[in-house]
Amino acid sequence: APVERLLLTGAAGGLGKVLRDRLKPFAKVVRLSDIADMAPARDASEEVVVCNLADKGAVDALVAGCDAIVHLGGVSVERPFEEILEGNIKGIFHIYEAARRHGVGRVVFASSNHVIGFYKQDEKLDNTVARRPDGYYGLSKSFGEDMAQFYFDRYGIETVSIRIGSSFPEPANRRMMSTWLSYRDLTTLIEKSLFTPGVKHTVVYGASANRDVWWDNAGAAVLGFVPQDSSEVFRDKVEAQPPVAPTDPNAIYQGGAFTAQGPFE
Ligand code: NAI
Ligand code: 15L
Repeated sequence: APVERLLLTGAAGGLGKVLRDRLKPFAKVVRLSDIADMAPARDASEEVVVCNLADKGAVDALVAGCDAIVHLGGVSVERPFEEILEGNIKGIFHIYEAARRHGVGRVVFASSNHVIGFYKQDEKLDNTVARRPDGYYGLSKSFGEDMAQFYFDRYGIETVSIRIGSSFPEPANRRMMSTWLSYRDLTTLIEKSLFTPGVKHTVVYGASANRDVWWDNAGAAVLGFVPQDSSEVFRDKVEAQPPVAPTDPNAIYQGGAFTAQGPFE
C-alpha cells in the first residue's frame, strides 16, 4: 500500500530533482524538503518545506505527520569536517530523533560507496565487510549507518541504507563503469526499500548490473531488487577518454579521488 505522507530530504539536489516525480506513485503526498529553494508545489500531492537539517526543532516539525522518510539531504561530497558535521552528522541524528518522536517506522538512507572507499578496486565486497571510509564525508555516512542500526535495535525503526555508487545520467569515467546506478534502478531500489516488510537495518549497494561490479549485492537481492540497466552501453564513450595512470587514486581505490582529498587547513 502506498505511504500516506512520504518525506524526501535533499529534494533540491541532483537525485532529489529526479526522484520528485518518480516517488509520486509511492505516496499520496510527498513532502519535499531542502535547505535550498525548490520549485513550488505543483498539486495537492506535493508539499514543499525549506529546512536546515542541522536545526533540530525544524527537523522535528518537518517529520511530523510523515509515515516514511527517504533521506538524501546533506553534504554529498568531501568537505571540511565542520560542514559535514552540520548537514550530515547532526542531520542524521535529527532525522532519527524526529522519526522516533513521531512514530515513523521506515527510513531509506542515502549512504555511499565512500564508506568503503579505501578498499582496492580488485577487492570484492559484501555488505558485512568492515567499513573503510575515505574521508569526513564517508565517515558521516558510516556514522549514519550506525545510527540506523542503533535506532532499529533500540526503537525498532527500520532502515535500508543504500551505499549508492555513482547515480548520474551516465558514467562519467572509467571508475563509474563499475559504480554506476541508473535512475531507473535507483527508483526501484528505493521502492523495494520502502515496501519490503521486515528489513530491520539492511545495508545494500546501489549499483546497476554493470559488467565489472565490485560488490556482492546479496543484501539487495533480499529486497527483491534486480537491476535492469548496465553501464556497458556507455563503454565505448567512456573508453574514448584518455587513459587513467595506474598511480591515480581513480584507478586504485573504490572511492576514487575522494581518497586523496584534503587535508583542509
Ligand atoms: P546533491 O548535493 O545534489 O543533493 C544534496 C542536497 O542536500 C542538496 O540539494 C543540498 O542543498 C541539501 N543539503 C545540504 N546540506 C543541507 C542541510 N544542512 N539541510 C538541508 N539540506 C541540505 O547530492 P545528490 O547527488 O543528489 O545525492 C543525494 C544523496 O545521495 C546525498 O546524501 C549523497 O551523499 C548521496 N549519494 C549520492 C550519490 C550520487 O551518485 N549521486 C552517490 C552516493 C551517495
Ligand atoms: C558520492 O557519494 C557522491 O555523492 C557523488 O557525487 C559521487 O561522487 C559518487 O559518490 C561517486 O563515488 O561517484
